[in-house]
Amino acid sequence: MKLSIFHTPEQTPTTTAADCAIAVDVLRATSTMVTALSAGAEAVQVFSDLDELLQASEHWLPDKRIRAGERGGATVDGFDFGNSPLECTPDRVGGRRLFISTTNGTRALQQVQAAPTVIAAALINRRAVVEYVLDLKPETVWIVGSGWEGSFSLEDTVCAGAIAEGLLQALGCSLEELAANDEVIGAISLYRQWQDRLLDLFYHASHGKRLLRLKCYEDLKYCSQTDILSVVPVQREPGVLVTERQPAIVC
Ligand code: 3SL
Repeated sequence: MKLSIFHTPEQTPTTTAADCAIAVDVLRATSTMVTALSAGAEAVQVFSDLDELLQASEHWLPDKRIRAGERGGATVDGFDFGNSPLECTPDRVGGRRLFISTTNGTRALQQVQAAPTVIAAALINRRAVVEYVLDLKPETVWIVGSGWEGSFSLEDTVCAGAIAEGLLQALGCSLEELAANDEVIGAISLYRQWQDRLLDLFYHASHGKRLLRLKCYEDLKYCSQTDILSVVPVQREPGVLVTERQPAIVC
């Protein structure tokens, strides 16, 4: 297995694709998607454009859909949800489709949607994603961070490092054998340094600070947890992710 990490959708190659692409937006889009599916959402459908989201969701009965829209960290006017994973409780999302558009996370998913397997990952489902990839045995894996408007983000890179570390340990190979680019080594180093202080790392992150200004402390705390959910969101058709459940995780 050869693993590459790209910090942003903009840095991700467009002329080739990996066998398996993993999109990461720890704060907060992929954490929200994992939580929604774990809470019983029927599927998650992603859009970069808000108008397209409104049009597509119009074909669904109001009690079968949730419209989630985030820009600049805030809820878009007229939408049911913003982008907080804590809104995704079973009573609110169970049996419904989550139609979601966020500033960066949904763009990362769209950037890799041509890959044969597309997964959404966050720290909260890290181990389940590692196990899914190990079962799949792809030759090439890309982890694509969402970053923030084209820039590197600490939280996505540390999550990429956490996934890479999980693969490295399970495969029992050397870093040289696994890593297809330098970003893999950088991400693993970041994870090894901060793995026991992920919430502290989020306080240093520019988007962590932005969310704290928006009073989203509970979201930061929730998203900094590792391996608490066993759901793996996998793309079933372009832009539509459904649940792939790994065996229950014993914490
Ligand atoms: O950029 C994104 O896609 C969002 O996850 C940003 S926020 O955490 O909702 O502000």
